Amino acid sequence: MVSGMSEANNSSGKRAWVELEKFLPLIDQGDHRALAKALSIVEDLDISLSELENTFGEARDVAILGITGSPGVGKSTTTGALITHLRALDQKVGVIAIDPSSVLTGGALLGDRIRLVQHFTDKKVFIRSLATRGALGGLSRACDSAAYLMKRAGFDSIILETVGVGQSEVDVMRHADTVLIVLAPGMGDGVQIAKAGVMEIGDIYFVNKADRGGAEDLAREIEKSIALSPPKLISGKTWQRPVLIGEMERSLGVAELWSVISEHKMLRE
Ligand SMILES: Nc1nc2c(ncn2[C@@H]2O[C@H](COP(=O)(O)OP(=O)(O)OP(=O)(O)O)[C@@H](O)[C@H]2O)c(=O)[nH]1
Ligand SMILES: [Mg+2]
Repeated sequence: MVSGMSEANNSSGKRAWVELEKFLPLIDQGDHRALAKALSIVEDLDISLSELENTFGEARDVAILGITGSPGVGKSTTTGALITHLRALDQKVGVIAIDPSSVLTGGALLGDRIRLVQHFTDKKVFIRSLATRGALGGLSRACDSAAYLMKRAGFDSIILETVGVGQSEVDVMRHADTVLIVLAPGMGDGVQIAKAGVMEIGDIYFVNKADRGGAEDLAREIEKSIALSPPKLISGKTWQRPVLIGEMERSLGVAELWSVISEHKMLRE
């Protein structure tokens, strides 16, 4: 008997749970096709984390890196550069791109697909976009459940990337263990910094597009803005939020960026 059917007790719901039960052991073995199918099922049926945990047990703990920032700053380029860096370290990498608006745009994420396309044939990289239903809390639930399945699939690193910034992206970042805010000069700098709720959630700030003028100035502005609030406390230890500069299109600064992300990760352990 498959449990956890409370929210989906019609016949297609039952079928889905039977399918999930079949996919879980495959996911545990790192089967990406099974993972993709299971992600679709939990998304379509709006299956919650607690339903999954009650049925299949807890997932192991894998730190999730969240990447957010205004449209066009280079989040996907950064994700791509990080994937390349992590693959060179022989890590298996899982990426979920969350697009709350893609219900409207058809979930194409075309730009992201193009930027990440070089990784699509790599069997140790899994990239998936998650378009969520409009229901309140649906996005959050979908994230939790997607993260659960990703954690079971044996990735060394999991990246959660959002499209744009807004309240729903701030909510998405609550599911991340380390939050990386990407910014770029000349894109309404003051506005990027002032975005309510967005700067506060950052653990690391990355000024991309250093090839353009103004990156240093933007970094200094961010540092000033950070200095206005007290440093974060992680497991009783102080975390001075770093501001890095780089050029992700040419992967310049990616090793430094990953090293800071790893430092933050270690602090949490
Ligand atoms: N000059 C310059 N351009 C860059 C750099 N990194 C990315 N870009 C360009 O910036 C544009 C946006 O990059 P994306 O990675 O798609 O940005 P994004 O934040 O994912 O954008 P959305 O998903 O639309 O919010 C693309 O044309 C990139 O080629 C960089 O280091 N320098
Ligand atoms: Mg993008």
